[in-house]
Amino acid sequence: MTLTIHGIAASRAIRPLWAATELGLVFEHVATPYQGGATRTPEFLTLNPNGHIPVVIDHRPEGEVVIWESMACALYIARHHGTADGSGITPFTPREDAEALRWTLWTVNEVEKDALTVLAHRLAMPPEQRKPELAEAAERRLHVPLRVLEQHLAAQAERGEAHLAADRFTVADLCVASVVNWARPARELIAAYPRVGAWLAACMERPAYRQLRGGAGTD
Ligand SMILES: N[C@@H](CCC(=O)N[C@@H](CS)C(=O)NCC(=O)O)C(=O)O
Repeated sequence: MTLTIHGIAASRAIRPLWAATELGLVFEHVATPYQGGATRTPEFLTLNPNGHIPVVIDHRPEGEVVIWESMACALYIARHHGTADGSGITPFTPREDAEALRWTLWTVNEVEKDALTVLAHRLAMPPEQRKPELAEAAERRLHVPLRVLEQHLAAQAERGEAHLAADRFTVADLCVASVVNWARPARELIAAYPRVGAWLAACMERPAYRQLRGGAGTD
């Protein structure tokens, strides 16, 4: 087994799991949950001192490579376990690589916190603990990055490309969709950006994602 991926699919571990599944890799999946203390045991903390899933271990002939931070895990898998030939999720040209890096960092910095607030306070938390005002404030802020994403998708369409970095689904789409998807419970927000909505729906319909998450709409 070349790769071990720690973390349940209904978490940020979906990112490396999705990348590995898109590439058709055979990997070991250790479904460590994020609740109940499993990420805080001495054994787990030697893998990731932050006490978070996901963690990816690449069992290489020259020794193990341990990766944490979900986006780094997905980008690493695409780079080191995919083939850069313009047919799969691995960036092929320097431009594709630049798009993958910048959109991935962008989504963590500009989208993730507010998208998670939407998910938590619209869907994931028990109804009596939800605070709609927090979701509403997050949704107001999310108009800014979603407008940027909408404009980029329009520019890509002008180039004849239907995805973020190329005319095919790449790790850039995977990383950004895994975050924007958290905002999907805010239906009116997503509906205001039709290109984003259509692109997101296409990403979440991919067989690799559906295999991992079944009918689940968010994770
Ligand atoms: N920035 C980190 C965040 C990782 C993270 O917060 N993971 C959550 C699950 S989605 C977790 O492990 N929580 C358990 C804990 O912090 O104890 C990443 O993207 O990998």
